[in-house]
Order: sequence, then structure tokens, then C-alpha cells
Amino acid sequence: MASTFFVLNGPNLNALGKREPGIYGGQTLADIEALCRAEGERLGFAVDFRQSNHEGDLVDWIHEAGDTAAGIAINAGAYTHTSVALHDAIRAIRIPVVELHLSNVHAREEFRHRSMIAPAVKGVICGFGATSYILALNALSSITT
Ligand code: DHK
Repeated sequence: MASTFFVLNGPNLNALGKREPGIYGGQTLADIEALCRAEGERLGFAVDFRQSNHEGDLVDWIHEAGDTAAGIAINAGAYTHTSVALHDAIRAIRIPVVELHLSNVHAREEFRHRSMIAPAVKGVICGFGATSYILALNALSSITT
């Protein structure tokens, strides 16, 4: 039985800490990775934490996780709102996927209200800053153990 959760991050999330901190918070992606690793350890799962600005990398990693991991927490960044490819990749695997966002996308611009991946995932968490990642890992843990 796989014991790893993939935590996948999409475009511009490598700029966390300096990118619109009023919206995305002051923590860097490395800070969030450290939080995820600690929470994974507490829950009894390894965390494989990745970021890419390229849609195809995310597609490849979703397929890889489908073969090797117990679940995926994904902040797809702006691809959330545009990517049929990510929707299809999630539909192509059998492990649970939780969509997450740092910000409350529903309280922001209208183009962020629609998620292309939401219909393909198990559930969605948004609006809690870095804690959204912790909540997503806990959601995965509760549905896989
Ligand atoms: C991150 C992004 O980069 C945006 O494109 C999304 C999401 C929201 C977040 O809140 O984590 O619209």
C-alpha cells in the first residue's frame, strides 16, 4: 500500500513570499513544504512536494502519483481555471485528489470562481493560507486510512 502523498504546485507558486503577500501570505513555498513534511510525518505519510510553471509537468506528475502514491493535494495555481488537461489527468487516475488554494478564490475576480479541475477531484479547500495545505493533507489522510 502506497504511503506517500504528492503535494503539487502550479505556476507562480515558486514566487510565494514576495508575490502579492496581502493575498498569498508571507510564507515561501519552502516554508510551506516544511509544514507539509511535518504534517505528513505526524499523519504517517511521506510527502513528495513539487512545483512547476509548466502544465505538462503537472500532468506527468499526476500520472506518476496515480501509479505510486496514496493521494494528491494540488494547488494548480492559474491552471485551476483553464486546464482541461489537468481535469483529464485527474480523471485518468484512481487515487483521491484534493484541490486547494491559499486564497478564497470565490471572494476574488470572477475568472477565479470557476475551477476546471473541481468536477474531477474529491473535494476543494480554499481560503486558509498555508493552512489550506495542512487541511488538504488531513482530508487525504482521513479518506485513505
Ligand atoms: C493561486 C494562484 O496562483 C491563482 O492563480 C489562483 C491560487 C489562486 C491560490 O489561492 O493559492 O487563482
